[in-house]
Amino acid sequence: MEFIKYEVEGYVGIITISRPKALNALTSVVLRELDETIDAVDLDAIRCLIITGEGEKSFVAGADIGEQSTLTKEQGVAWGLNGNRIFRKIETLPIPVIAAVNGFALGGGCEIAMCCDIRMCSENAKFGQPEVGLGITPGFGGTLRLARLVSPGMAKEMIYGAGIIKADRALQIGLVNSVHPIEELLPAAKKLAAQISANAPIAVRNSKKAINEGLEVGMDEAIKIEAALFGDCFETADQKEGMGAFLEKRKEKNFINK
Ligand code: CO8
Repeated sequence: MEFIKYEVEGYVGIITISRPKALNALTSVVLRELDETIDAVDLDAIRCLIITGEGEKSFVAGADIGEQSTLTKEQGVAWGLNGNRIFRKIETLPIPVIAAVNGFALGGGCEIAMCCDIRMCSENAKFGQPEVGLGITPGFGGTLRLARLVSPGMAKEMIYGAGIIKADRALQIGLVNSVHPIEELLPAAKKLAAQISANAPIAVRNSKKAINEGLEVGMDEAIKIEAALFGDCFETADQKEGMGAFLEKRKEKNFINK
C-alpha cells in the first residue's frame, strides 16, 4: 500500500490515510487502497477501528481536485457512486469506527468522517463542504449525512455557503463528539476504542446495527429490528459471561466474541 497504513494494537485497528504532500486528498488509488484495507480487516479479531490522517495539519482535504477536474458527467456519476460504495461499507461495517480528525476535513474528508460512528477531532480541525465553490455538489454522501447528523438547516448553510467551521463550532452543532489538543487526539481515540473493545463484541455490533438500521425506518419497524438484535445476544457465551460476572459480583470479564 502506498497511501494507507494499517496497524493493529490489541483489538483495535488503526487506518492512517497518508498522502501528506496533498494534505491526504483522496485519489482513486487512495480510495482503492482504503477499500482493500477495509476488506482485509480481520473482523474476528478486531473490535473497533480508528481512521485518521497523516500529520498534524490535515485529516483529509477532500477528493483530489486535479483528478476530478476533467471528469465527464458519466465519469462524475461513477466517481460519486464508487466513493459512496466505499463510505457506505465503512458505515455498515459490523464493528464501530472512530474518526480521529487531525486537521482539515473538507469535502470528501468531512464525508469520510461522517460515515464513521464517532468523530473526535483536534483543536485545529476544520470542517466544511466546499464543493459548490468548485462548481459541484458534495458527492460522497455529504448532502445525505450532514443533514441527518446536524440538521437540514445547518447542513444547507454549510453546503450552500461552502463555509469552513472550526472545531468548537463542530462540537456545538454535534458534528463531533469531542475536541482534543492535537497530541492528545489519537491517545483519546485509542482509549475510547479500548473501552469499546472491552465490552461484549456481539452486543456492540448488534447495538451499531440497531442504531443505524433503526434510524432508516419508522419507529414500529425500528422496534422489531431492536428486538431481534436484542434477542440475538441471548444464549451467547458473552451474555452468560456479562450477566454471570454481575451476579457473582465479579469485576473481571472475559468476552470472547461468541
Ligand atoms: N485535491 C488536490 N490537492 C489538494 C487538495 C485537494 N482536495 N487539497 C490540498 N491539496 C494540495 C494543494 O494543491 C497543495 O499542493 P502543492 O503543494 O503541490 O501546491 C498541497 O495540497 C498543500 O495545500 P495548500 O498549499 O493549499 O495548503 P494551505 O494550507 O494553503 O491550504 C486548504 C489548505 C485550505 C485545505 C487548501 O489546500 C484547500 O482549500 N484544499 C482544497 C479543499 C477542498 O476544496 N476540498 C474539497 C474537494 S472536492 C470533494 O472532496 C468532493 C468529494 C465528492 C466528489 C464526488 C464527485 C463526483
